[in-house]
Amino acid sequence: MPTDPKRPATGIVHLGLGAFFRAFGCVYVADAMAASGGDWGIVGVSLRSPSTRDALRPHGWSYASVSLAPEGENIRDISVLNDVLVAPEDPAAVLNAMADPGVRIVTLTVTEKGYCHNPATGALNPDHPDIQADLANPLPASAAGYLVRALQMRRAAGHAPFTVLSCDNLPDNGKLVRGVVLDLAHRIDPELAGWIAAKGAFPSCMVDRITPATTPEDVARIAALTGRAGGAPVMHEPFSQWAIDDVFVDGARPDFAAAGAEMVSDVSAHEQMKLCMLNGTHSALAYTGYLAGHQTIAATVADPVFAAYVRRLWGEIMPAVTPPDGVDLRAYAEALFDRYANPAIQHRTWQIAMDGSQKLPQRLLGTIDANLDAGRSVEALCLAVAAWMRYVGGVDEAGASIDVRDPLAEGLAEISAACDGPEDTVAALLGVREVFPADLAERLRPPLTKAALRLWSKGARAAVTEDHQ
Ligand code: CS2
Repeated sequence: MPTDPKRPATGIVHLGLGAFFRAFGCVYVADAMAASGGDWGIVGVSLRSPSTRDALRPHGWSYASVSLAPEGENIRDISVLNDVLVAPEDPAAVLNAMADPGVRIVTLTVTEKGYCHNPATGALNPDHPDIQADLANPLPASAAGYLVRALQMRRAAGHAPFTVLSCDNLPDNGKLVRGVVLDLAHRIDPELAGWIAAKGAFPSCMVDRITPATTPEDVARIAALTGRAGGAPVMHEPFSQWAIDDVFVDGARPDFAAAGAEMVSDVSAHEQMKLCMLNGTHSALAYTGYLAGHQTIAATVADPVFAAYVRRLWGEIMPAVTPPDGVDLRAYAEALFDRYANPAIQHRTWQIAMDGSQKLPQRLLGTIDANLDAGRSVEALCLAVAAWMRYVGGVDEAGASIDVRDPLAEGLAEISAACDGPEDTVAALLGVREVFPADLAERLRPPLTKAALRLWSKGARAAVTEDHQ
């Protein structure tokens, strides 16, 4: 563990060191330590590629956090990382870092698919190749494997477990990660699972900051501005919101509240609002906008028909959402619109379109389910699901191929290729049980078929245009 005497000692290990956590969690931890002290330095872990580690190392793990407002940008130096490890290069080093008794929290941003769960049910998928590998080998492949094996080491050494804090956009993310960890632990050692269940803590939280992927142009521009070559800057909007269930092992955590986070006793209303109102419309705009030829969310909502479409979506979503105390959903939606329209944020529709099979259930399908139950409109929401179906077919409206990134991409493409027209495609893709539970698939079929017929025949831009048909 690192060593710079000026830096706080390590108290957090973070799994999945992408741009989001460096633009979000690291900034809160830096602010919390600036306000209230504490040894909450972070060891970051890249679960796949060495590129972030290699870019950060020459800068002593510091990087520029670039806030992009319509009126200009603000660059801040973040120096909260003490080390960066690359898991596939040295899994034992990652486990040792996590087992260190000074570490009290393991945070995760491993994306939806990183939990190796079934997106429709939230349960661990025991057939996932990484989980199979983790059952056969004590050096882990999956995030859940790292958590279980490191907790096993801590138990054997007589240390308390760390708190596991998932920062991914999943409903009840704490409960979800607890479920997959306990399931995997149980398969390895039932007593270990009992110890984790009794002594561990898995707070849920709602995270929110739009963080588009950093481009090579961003790196060059920030290097020119800061006079530091290379590096790994992160680009993000000024807005940031973090609501966290305040259940940590021994209460050990940074003073997140001093950094502006909301420490709450039940974060579920925050989570549901954000996943449905923000992520749901983000995905809807990503698929329909991409098909209509829009590269970014800002460009999509600058197109008046999409601006009207996203407001119709919010009109369908709001009745299904119970907001946190004191939050006005209409004002929340208008603030979201301004955030989407921020021209300084180049958030690609293609980036948000990634991994739709893992995102659709919590972003769109829950709302559709609730609206169908209550007899409310699902028209705009169904267009979004139809656009996802069109998108995963892999061919855009001009006949060009789409680079579909999704763990189920291959299977979805095969299903689509065997179909003839929208009705057939809807019927076949509704059979993908990882995404659509059987009862929902049946009820969804008529309105979704209608949306797909409209989308296929008119094209995305005309399909989202309201024509009072
Ligand atoms: C986006 C999110 O890529 C996506 O799927 O919807 O990353 C979104 O930008 C964040 O959740 C905003 O907090």
